[in-house]
Amino acid sequence: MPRDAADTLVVLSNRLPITLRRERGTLRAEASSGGLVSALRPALHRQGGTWIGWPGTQLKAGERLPAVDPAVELVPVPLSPTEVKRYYHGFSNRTLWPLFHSLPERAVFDRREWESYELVNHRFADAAEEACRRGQLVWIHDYHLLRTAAPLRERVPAARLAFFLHIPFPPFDLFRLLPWSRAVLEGVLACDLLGFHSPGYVRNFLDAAERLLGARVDHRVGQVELGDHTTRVAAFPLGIDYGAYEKLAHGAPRKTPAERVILGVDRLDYTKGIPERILAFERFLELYPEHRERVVLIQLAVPSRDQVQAYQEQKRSIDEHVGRVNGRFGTSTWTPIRYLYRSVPPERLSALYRDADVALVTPLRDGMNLVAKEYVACQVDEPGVLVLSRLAGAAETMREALQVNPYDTDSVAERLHQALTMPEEDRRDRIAAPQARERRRNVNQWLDGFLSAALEPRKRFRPTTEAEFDAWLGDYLRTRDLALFLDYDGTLAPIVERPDEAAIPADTLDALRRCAARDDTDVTIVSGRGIGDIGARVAVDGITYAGNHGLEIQGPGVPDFVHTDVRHFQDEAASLAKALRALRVRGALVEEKGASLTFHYRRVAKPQWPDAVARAEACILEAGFQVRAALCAIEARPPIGWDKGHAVLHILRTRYGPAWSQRLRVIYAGDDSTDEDAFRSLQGLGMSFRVGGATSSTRATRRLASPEAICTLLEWLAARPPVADAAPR
Ligand code: GDG
Repeated sequence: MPRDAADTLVVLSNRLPITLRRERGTLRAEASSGGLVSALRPALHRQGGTWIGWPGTQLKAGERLPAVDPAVELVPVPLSPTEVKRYYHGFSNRTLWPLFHSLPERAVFDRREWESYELVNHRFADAAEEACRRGQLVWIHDYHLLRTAAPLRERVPAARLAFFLHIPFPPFDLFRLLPWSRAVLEGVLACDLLGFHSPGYVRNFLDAAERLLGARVDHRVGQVELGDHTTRVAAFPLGIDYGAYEKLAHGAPRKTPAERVILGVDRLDYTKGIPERILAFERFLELYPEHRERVVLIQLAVPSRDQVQAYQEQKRSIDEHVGRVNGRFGTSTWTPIRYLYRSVPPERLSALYRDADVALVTPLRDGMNLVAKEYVACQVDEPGVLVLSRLAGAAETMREALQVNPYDTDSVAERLHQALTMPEEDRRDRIAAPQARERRRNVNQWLDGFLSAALEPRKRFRPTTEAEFDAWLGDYLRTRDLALFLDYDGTLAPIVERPDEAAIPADTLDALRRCAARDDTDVTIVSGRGIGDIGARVAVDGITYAGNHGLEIQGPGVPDFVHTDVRHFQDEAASLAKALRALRVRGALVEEKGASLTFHYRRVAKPQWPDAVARAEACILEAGFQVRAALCAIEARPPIGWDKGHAVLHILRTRYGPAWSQRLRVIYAGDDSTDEDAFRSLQGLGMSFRVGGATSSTRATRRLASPEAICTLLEWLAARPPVADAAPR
């Protein structure tokens, strides 16, 4: 490697820039095709670094990848045939691809394929971990790897992670059809920067993050806060290597064409709208017979994903359409459609672009579409006309093209006629501006823009404001009393080294007192701590306490409650505490809480954590207790079918009667996995907030970054106007 690895880039994409094929036992390397590789190859060559991806075939032990570029180290990620089937042909190409292109009826939802996708994404994270520690930036590409950033972030918390999506991000109503939509969002939100081709996709993503995850979103700045992690989200429209195409177009041999040419160039993919395009060409020949025998449609279709059934069907459909039109209109000297099912070398492609009178680029949906840009760059002689689908990302900037709706056969036919009869000076007017723009916003500019944004100092989301709580909760609380439930550690009190030193900050305590003093607000503290401990720590008048994860409850309006099984498990918990101490894990702390206990390992030396956790868990399970992971701690809970969720519902029912859900509003805030039980119980019945914890999933309605946000929530609750028309209590 010529460069210092610390300055280099680590790129992850499904495919390496070369695809290997095994022919009669020997490996052959071919350049991979498609827009992603077209964009990234020059970029990585310039920057230098590591490219991690699937080589397209199984490598035998000791087999090495051929070097393609001295500046780029290639790292293969092996995939088994089943993984290729499930992760690649399956979840990536039968689920995400059609759904993200707004073609949901083509999407297949299969749990096994999702599981394989998850597994392979973790494998990519494994392959990238070492390079990630050395490199300056890890740049993950495209829809195959939406779940790779989260495990990388867990393993290398300080890593710089960025992601670019090459395909559209669909509107919320389509995205939510994906059963794993939340996991997908959480996966990419582990990055520092997310890039899309267009502002429309950015809007769709922000909308989904806000509505599906309850993440805080700043639509104006383009920021998402998930737990305590902030991700910047922005549009970086991809450009091409303009100079290279222009040069090829100048250099390619010229010959005088016999007919005028309409050109289509695509991977053979149903999103590219090739059958629809042929129908439009057929309509054009019907409507404008003067073009017959004078115009040909050259359609180049590069084989792609030919093992997926939908692609085989698409190919058959194209074959049929081509056959029909050629049979219907062809003569002994003229074939209307020249259809090539293969790829051609770049020199030939640029000559085709240059000599085409019209480029017919009509995808049904396309992230960007580089063909449109390449065509423009190759118009070095008499200019042609670009007819471009409005549903391609490229249409957002290529306004001068003749834009069409690819589903509207008649209007595509009319636009074709318009393009072929357009005077030369009009054609020049329409090509000059996009040429200048694409020359300027080329692939290097895209690369510089993305990389400098990815390496900018991190900006945290501004702290949560009272105005935000007003927007989220104002209407909700206007006419009903409030039952407010709050967890203690990590919610009211920041997490500290030693649990006995945890305390509520003065301003939070003051706001809590003011909330508790209101007639229309009842406060309950729900904690894993023993009831005596939590009562003494909070010590605010008029509050209810649920200790030991709700096994014990005391407070105004609720008869004192101790779960019937508690006494039995108190003795057992005491023996378990002894057994845990006997493990002699240095730095570990056992907190006894009556019928349950907590094993804290925050102060154990970090390398010993896995061992300490494994031993403690084994000991707890041996004693017949349940294990619950908490923050740097393990909770040992008696096997009683009662959790914070049960406790909350018990309090609500006993205190307010069976009709409680019609009489009052409920808010619950908590920070750890034991609070998830309460979030689940309250789904649809109340509002809930999960505090901190960026990577874990939650059932809470919204997320908040830290206990400071809880302080703001309490200040807003304390100062809100009194309930307008309170239901009788
Ligand atoms: C995805 C997104 C997004 C095609 N035929 C030949 C050939 N090509 C090259 C073209 C162009 C590339 O393949 C196709 O790029 P597109 O952008 O049009 O489409 P996808 O492959 O679907 O790419 C797309 C892109 O990623 C980048 O983010 O724009 O929306 O779907 O570069 O020139 N190249 C050669 N011979 C061929 O026969 N040499």
